[in-house]
Amino acid sequence: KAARRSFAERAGLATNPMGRKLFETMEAKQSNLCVAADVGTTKELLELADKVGPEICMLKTHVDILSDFTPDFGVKLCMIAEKHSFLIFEDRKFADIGNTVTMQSEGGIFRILDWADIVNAHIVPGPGIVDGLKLKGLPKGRGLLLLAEMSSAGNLAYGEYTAAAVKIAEQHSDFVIGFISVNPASWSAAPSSPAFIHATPGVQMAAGGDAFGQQYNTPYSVINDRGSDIIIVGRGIIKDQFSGKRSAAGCWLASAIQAEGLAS
Ligand code: 5IU
Repeated sequence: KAARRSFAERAGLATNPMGRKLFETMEAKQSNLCVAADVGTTKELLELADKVGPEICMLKTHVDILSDFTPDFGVKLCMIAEKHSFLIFEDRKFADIGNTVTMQSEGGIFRILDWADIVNAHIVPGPGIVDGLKLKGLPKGRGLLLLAEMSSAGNLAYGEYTAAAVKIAEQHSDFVIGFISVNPASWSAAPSSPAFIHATPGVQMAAGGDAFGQQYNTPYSVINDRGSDIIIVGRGIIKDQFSGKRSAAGCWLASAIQAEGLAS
């Protein structure tokens, strides 16, 4: 296999400031770990963010699962992100027409654009969804990940659909920073530029799944065999964290870095 470009080198290739910042953060912290903070309250989320903060390049949120959301959530999370230098990725999976997602990303109760550095979107509606999110997101310096693949069994994001995501990203490289992908090494028909980042959910220390079709691969396999950049880990870390193993995130980090071949 050819040697991979360093994150520092790819920061120089990035065409969006937030994409560049993500590569720079990964290089500076030597981390390709994103924790999926799937907990039920803001208290738990902010505690988890502060605990894993030093080890991660990015924290992934689902703000609509928090039972006690208040408008100060974003401010508090941004302070923790600043303290530990990680980016905030709201896994909102926008999926409507451009005009609607503009309003959904800016307004409502959650005001996602105020606090999330990065959001993601399905490409089912076509490229208009990117234009819609870009309208308010680009002036605020935000970045967008396109869902090119999904981790769940039987999902429909493959083949021509995945290739279309790459094409849309290239046409909107001022705002799109990369992809949610599962096996970008297999995109040989339409490989993506190294300027784009790949983040992959469905990661645990042992391959397997859950009761709802989630499919897990190991950090080593995701980074080395499947050619991704960032591992997104939810329950694999949250369970450890809350069972009192303090250095759980540290272990994951070591494993992810080893897989990437960054450990010196
Ligand atoms: N997530 C996936 N698969 C996907 C996409 C997002 O699992 O294809 I796009 C989210 C769902 C959850 C996290 O928030 O990533 C994975 O959590 P676990 O590591 O607990 O399975």
